[in-house]
Amino acid sequence: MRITHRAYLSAAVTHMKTIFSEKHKLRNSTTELYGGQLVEPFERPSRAEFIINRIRDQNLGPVLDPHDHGMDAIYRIHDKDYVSFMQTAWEMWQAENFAGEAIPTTWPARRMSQRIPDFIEGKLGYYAMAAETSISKGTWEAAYWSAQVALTGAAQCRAGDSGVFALCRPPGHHSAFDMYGGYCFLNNAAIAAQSFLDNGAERVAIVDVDFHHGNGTQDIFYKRNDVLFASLHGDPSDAFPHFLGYSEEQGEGDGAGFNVNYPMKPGTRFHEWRTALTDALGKVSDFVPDALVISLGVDTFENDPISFFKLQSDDFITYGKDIAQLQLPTLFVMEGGYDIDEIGINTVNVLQGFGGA
Ligand code: SP5
Ligand code: ZN
Repeated sequence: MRITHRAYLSAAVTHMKTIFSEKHKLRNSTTELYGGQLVEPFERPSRAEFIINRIRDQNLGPVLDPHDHGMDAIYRIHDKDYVSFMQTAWEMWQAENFAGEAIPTTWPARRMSQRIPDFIEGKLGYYAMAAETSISKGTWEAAYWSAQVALTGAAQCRAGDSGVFALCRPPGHHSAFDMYGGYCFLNNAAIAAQSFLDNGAERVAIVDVDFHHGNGTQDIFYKRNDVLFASLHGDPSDAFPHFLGYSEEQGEGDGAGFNVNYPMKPGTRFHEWRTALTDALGKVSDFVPDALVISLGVDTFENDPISFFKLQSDDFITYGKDIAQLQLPTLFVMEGGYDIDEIGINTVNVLQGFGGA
């Protein structure tokens, strides 16, 4: 009886809603440029399946389909010309009868023109911040629904839930106003944060715990003081995205002081990582936001195939509890995490830690 009672309590306390769409499967690229070869992408449909299966096995709570909030919320964050490029890139690429998926090969590097070319190869280079992310059939539709998952999660938080999980796929935090790359096409966390502001919030904090720096999110809010952005990540000198994420990047203009980066070195373990998280959460608390968005990547795990931090599965529970201490309406937005056997366990550990399980 005692065991039944405890199990009941634990399920009742957690009971976090997950927003999820099967449409994520439409993002099923077959190529990633990695180590000079085209390999099966690390960001693949089975990632979301591992996570949703673990959510169901653990009875985390109900799993809901997203509502369609339309394009307006996307245009609050992204450039219209960029969005129309994303909507048509695969079509334009196919029209050239290329054999493979769409991969950029030339960029507007230093001292070159920033005019947007007409030809698809030029457009790809203009809008890409990295070349590992091939554009494939269905990419736009999957990205659109991933953003709708985040928007529906934000709406659910506004309706009174203390914690909601937006199981977004593809991820979003590397995508900026007019850039894709790092497996990201639309910045789901930024779109959700802006939707809180557009529906009455005065301030929103975003804490990015993905292994990689959230360059897209930083760039989007860099000159603003209504969104505090804090990111814990592999030092850009050693880790993707390599060209943003240093500690001296603290915001500009009105945004000065509202961007905080915690770059950390290869081999970083949980104790040091948690010290950075505690500092970030202290800054969030001082900011007194109306809502908190967590860009939740679990590629900080010790066995992640492309990352170099050393977090263990139990550490994800611990830091989920740390986040809950803020007692803010919290939207978890899925980002990265690539060790497919453990991604479900580690993701749900954060959510269960947060929910008190
Ligand atoms: C959302 C997200 O986590 N995006 C990450 C994209 C990273 N793509 C580039 C990976 C390059 C990794 N190189 C590491 C070699 C270590 N063996
Ligand atoms: Zn990542």
